[in-house]
Amino acid sequence: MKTHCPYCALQCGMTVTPGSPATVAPRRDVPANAGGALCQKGWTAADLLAHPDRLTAPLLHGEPASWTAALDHVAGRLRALRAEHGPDSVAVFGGGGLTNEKAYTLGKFARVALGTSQIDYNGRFCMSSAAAAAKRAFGLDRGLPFPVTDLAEADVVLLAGANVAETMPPLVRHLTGPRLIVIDPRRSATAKLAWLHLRPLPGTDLALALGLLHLVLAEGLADEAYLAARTTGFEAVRTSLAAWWPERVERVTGVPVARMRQAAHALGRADRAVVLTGRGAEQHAKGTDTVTAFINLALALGLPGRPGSGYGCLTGQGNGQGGREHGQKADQLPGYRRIDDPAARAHVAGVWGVDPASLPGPGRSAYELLEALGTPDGPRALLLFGSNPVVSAPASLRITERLKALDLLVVADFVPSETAALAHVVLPTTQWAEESGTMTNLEGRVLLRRRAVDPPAGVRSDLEVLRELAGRLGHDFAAEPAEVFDELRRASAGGPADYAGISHERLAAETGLFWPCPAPEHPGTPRVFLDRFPTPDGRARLVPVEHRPPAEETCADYPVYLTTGRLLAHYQSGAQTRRIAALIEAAPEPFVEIHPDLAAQLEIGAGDLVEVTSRRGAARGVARVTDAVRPDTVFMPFHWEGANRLTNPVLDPLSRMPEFKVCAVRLERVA
Ligand SMILES: Nc1nc2c(c(=O)[nH]1)N[C@H]1C(S)=C(S)[C@@H](COP(=O)(O)OP(=O)(O)OC[C@H]3O[C@@H](n4cnc5c(=O)[nH]c(N)nc54)[C@H](O)[C@@H]3O)O[C@H]1N2
Ligand SMILES: Nc1nc2c(c(=O)[nH]1)N[C@H]1C(S)=C(S)[C@@H](COP(=O)(O)OP(=O)(O)OC[C@H]3O[C@@H](n4cnc5c(=O)[nH]c(N)nc54)[C@H](O)[C@@H]3O)O[C@H]1N2
Ligand code: SF4
Ligand SMILES: [Mo]
Repeated sequence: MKTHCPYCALQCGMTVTPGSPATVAPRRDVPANAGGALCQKGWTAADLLAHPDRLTAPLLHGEPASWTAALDHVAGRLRALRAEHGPDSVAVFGGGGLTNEKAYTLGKFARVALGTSQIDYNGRFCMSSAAAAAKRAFGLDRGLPFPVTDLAEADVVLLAGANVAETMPPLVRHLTGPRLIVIDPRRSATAKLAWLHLRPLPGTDLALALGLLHLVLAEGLADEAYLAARTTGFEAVRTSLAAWWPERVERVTGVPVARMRQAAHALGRADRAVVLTGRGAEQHAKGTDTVTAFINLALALGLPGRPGSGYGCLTGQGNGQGGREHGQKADQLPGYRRIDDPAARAHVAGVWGVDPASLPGPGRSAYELLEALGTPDGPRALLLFGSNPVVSAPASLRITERLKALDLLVVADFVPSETAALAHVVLPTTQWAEESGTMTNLEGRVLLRRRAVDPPAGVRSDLEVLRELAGRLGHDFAAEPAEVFDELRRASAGGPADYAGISHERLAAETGLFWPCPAPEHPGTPRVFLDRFPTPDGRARLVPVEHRPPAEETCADYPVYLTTGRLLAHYQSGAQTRRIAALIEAAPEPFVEIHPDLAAQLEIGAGDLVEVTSRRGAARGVARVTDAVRPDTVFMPFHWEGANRLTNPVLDPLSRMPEFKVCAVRLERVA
């Protein structure tokens, strides 16, 4: 059966053949992994289907229970909490791995069945800063506003804080242009492929982007005609750059002026160039402004909306794009509408058959929601679908305490994640290959995942769970994916992310459609900015932004910077991949990358167990001594419980993104 990978936003095409075990093979008809590539995670994805850890019965206070007993219990507790403490006493948390149908239904469930404003999702921890910056600049956030295959046409690609060689290996095949520039404090697998590697101190990309733009302007490489015709705000940006002369930027970032100049020249002289950001540049308390600085650079070079050129964000989760469009975000209604927009409320309330006034307003953002759980003013119950915050949330010890303080924690998952282990009720759900649904990949291409194998006895789909709970709360919800999608189409119609012309049938026939696609005969929109930007005046907006240091700087007690990120073999919180033998073998345990000079200074040897401590907690890992990291910075993957005990939950003022990518720590060898 033709389907797509359960993991990242590239959504590589694969076929799944039932059997014991079921097997996976790459498809060749899907552009994202043209030629039939899959990474190690994709190849082994079917190993989790019949895994011994698979949850197959609901758990009520840790004991197996019937579905009726579990759902009755949950609905009863929700009703009681709402009656006693009001609708906002119940919260919902979703994920960017959920299908569009699930994300849509989760948002509707919160607003209609629960009447709560308290819903958000893990996309806040992912690409929210890039989304906020793209909306501010272009009026629209479609991660890549062009097909991923366009990357092959670019002479220069600038990758700011993305390690695609590990996080989306088949994407590297599209980076065939002569010049790849990578900005990463580490000599990552991707940096090793680069023509030019810039190695800033973590948290200084904003200064670096300002420095690059300063050089582009100083050397007459800006596209003045494009700036005049297609943008506003350039003069204010030009003025704001005066203070960011290259030598100052070198002092702040550690990147030599000569290297910055090489990058600026390559970008400025290329016929076609693309600027891309990943989590390394985005996951900061100034992530939105950092992305804005890179967008300003792209606009000054005249890239967005030109063939083979542009700015894009490399969205991460399987449905990281669709997951941010259909209403599981605190401030949002389906179709990428705003929940505080009266016309949007009226439209969606009409589709849902409710009074617009009954729809709650915007609620708390992901970290703020998790931090409020079980506090006097915060929610007392949480329904969690598709996230494992005990491992993946910043300041995770604090968040784990909040989860433990809840009156009711309900987790829907197919494996016993670290967060499910704390739940009062665990609901066992179907996995990707056992259900159908749509995913919107990093290009904005809507794809159909087809059911390929039968689920084990005892599990239900997330949509069935939500229908059952809604029914017990007096609401009639659809649970058939195609039926839910038809409702989503109507709810999204006329919104920025318009899916009205897309259907499961069309997707099955056409291997994917780009939104916006407003009508059944519409071909979809592979490139969204060719003629104009969806702003009131049709122009993109340059916005002046200022550099500031990381929220936490090193000091005598915490003298080293920590940054965090991903490994090829594991996915996210690791709940899925830490159960797959081949992936455990590839990456068995947490580790800390330490530069040889720092290791020598701290008397740490390769293979020693190291304790890393920040103001929020301590975590352990095995020392890997390598000059791939800077002497002032250590790196830890976040796929195991631990790294996030250390991270700093300070938030970006606009996107509410936490500062996952930089905090101050100290290291000690564990005797
Ligand atoms: N194997 C694998 N693939 C994945 C995932 C996974 O968990 N595992 N997750 C998916 C998801 S949800 C996402 S969001 C994407 C993320 O994909 P990426 O953004 O590529 O992943 P990260 O490893 O988080 O960060 C990328 C790089 O940022 C660098 N970095 C750290 N601090 C800074 C900084 O201050 N500035 C700059 N410029 N760089 C910095 C790190 O050294 C790292 O190499 O991957 C997706 N694909
Ligand atoms: N330190 C640090 N922390 C980070 C990051 C970082 O770079 N550094 N990156 C952040 C980013 S970008 C992200 S996206 C988050 C991700 O972190 P999480 O939000 O924890 O995401 P996952 O690990 O994918 O969690 C998914 C959970 O849901 C389950 N699941 C998967 N699909 C489904 C489904 O369809 N239905 C249901 N019910 N369950 C499902 C899985 O089994 C797993 O237990 O982590 C963030 N945390
Ligand atoms: S690159 Fe992403 S979508 Fe492709 S096989 Fe690997 S995890 Fe799956
Ligand atoms: Mo992500």
